[in-house]
Amino acid sequence: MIEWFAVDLIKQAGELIRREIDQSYEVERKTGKGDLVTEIDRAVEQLIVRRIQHTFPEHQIMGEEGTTDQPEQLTGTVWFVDPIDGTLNFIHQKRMFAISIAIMIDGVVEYGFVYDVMADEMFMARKGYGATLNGRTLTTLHEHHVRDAFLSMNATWVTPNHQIAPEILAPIVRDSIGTRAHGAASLELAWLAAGRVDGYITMRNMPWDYAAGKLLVEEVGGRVVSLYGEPIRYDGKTSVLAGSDSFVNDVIKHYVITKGVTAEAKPDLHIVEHDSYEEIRDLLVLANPNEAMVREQFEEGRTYKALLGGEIVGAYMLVSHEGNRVELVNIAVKPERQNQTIGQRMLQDAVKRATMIGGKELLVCTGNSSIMQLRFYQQAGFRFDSVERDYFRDHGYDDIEEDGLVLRDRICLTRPL
Ligand code: 2AM
Ligand code: CA
Repeated sequence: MIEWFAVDLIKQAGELIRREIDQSYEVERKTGKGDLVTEIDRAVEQLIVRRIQHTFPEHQIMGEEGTTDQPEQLTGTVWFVDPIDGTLNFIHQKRMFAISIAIMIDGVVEYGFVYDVMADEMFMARKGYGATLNGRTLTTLHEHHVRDAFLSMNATWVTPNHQIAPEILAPIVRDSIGTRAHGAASLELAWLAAGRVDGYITMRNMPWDYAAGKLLVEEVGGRVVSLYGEPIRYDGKTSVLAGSDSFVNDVIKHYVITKGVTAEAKPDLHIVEHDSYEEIRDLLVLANPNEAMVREQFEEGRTYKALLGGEIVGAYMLVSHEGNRVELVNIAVKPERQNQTIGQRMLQDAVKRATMIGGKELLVCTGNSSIMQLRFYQQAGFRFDSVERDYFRDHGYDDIEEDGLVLRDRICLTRPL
C-alpha cells in the first residue's frame, strides 16, 4: 500500500534529520533573508525522491528543493514533497518543523502526511476516510468566528509587505483571542486539524507547503481556500485561509471583502465591453428588477462583463452624466460566484474605465436597506452625496425588505476619480 510506503519513507527521513540536526551544516540563502536551505533539506529530499523513483518510476515529484525535474502537468500520480517545512525553525530552534508529503492522483490529493520530526507526531489523512494523529482519529472541527478563534499567522502580514496591505489583516489579530506565529505551514494546518489552533492565514505558500495539510483540515470538516475565498490551485504561489466554515466565511465577509482588497492576480478573469443585451439580461436584473430602466441604461451607457474561463460571471454599466460625472449602475455577480472578490474587481475596473472616458467623479446609487452595499462603497472611497426619499415607491418597485428594513429611499454616493 502506497500509504505505508509513504509512512516508512517519512520515518526514515525523520531519522536522518534527527541524526544530523546537531552536526554542523551549510546554510544557503534562496530568495531572501528568511528563505533558507541547508544541506540537510537537500539530502532529505534526495533520499525521499530516490526511494519514490525506485519504487514508482512512473510517478512525478514536485519537491521544494528541486532535486528532480518539476512536472509540467499535474497528471497521473504526483508527489508534493517538502523535506523540511519550517527551515528557520529547524535552524534556530531545532524543533517545530515537519516533513510534508501529499500524493495527488489524477488531479485529486488522495493522501496527506505531515510529520513533526522532533515531537514524533505523524498526522495522516486519506481523502474520504478522515485524519489521524499517531493512529488516533481526529474529530470534527468546532465552529469558530474570528472573535473566539486562536490563530496561527505570521506577523509579517501585518507589517508593510509585498502581498497585502497591513491594515487588512491587523483587525483580525486585534479581534481574535490570540495570534501565534508558528512558522511551518504544513504543521500549522495539521495543528488546525487537531484543534490546537482555530485558524491559519498566510499570504505566500507553495503547493508542497499546504497540499498535505489542506487534506488534513478538509478531512475534519474544515475549509482551505485563498484569502479571497477562491479554490486553491496546485500550480504556484497562493495565499491560504484555513479553518472551520464559520471562521473562513467570517474572515472573507467581514475583513477581506469589506476592505475592498485587491485579489491575487487571477489570469483567467477578464473584464471586457459587451454589446448583446439578451445574453446579459438575467444578470443585470439581479441588480435592478426594474427591467425597463435597465434596458434604457443599456442603450444609453456602456456595459462590461466579467468572464471566468469563458463563462459570464458578472456585469456592470457606466452611464455618463453632465459635469464629468459617470454613474456606475447594475453591478451584479452571479449568485454562485459571490464572495470571491469579483465584485471588487469590477468596481476597480469601473474606476479605471470611468477615468478613461473622461470622468472626474464616479456616482453610485443604492437603497437605504442595502446595508452591505453601503458599507462596500464607503470602504471603496465613496461618500454620501444625496438622498431621494420614497424614490423606490415612486418608481414602481414593490415592497422589498432587506436586513429587516423596507426599501424606500435612494442613497447616492460619489468618489472623485
Ligand atoms: P519553508 O520553511 O519550507 O521554506 C513560514 O511562514 C512558512 O512559509 C513555512 O512553511 C515556509 O516553508 C513557507 N515559506 C517561506 N518562504 C516562502 C516562500 N518564499 N514561498 C513560499 N513559502 C514560503
Ligand atoms: Ca522547505
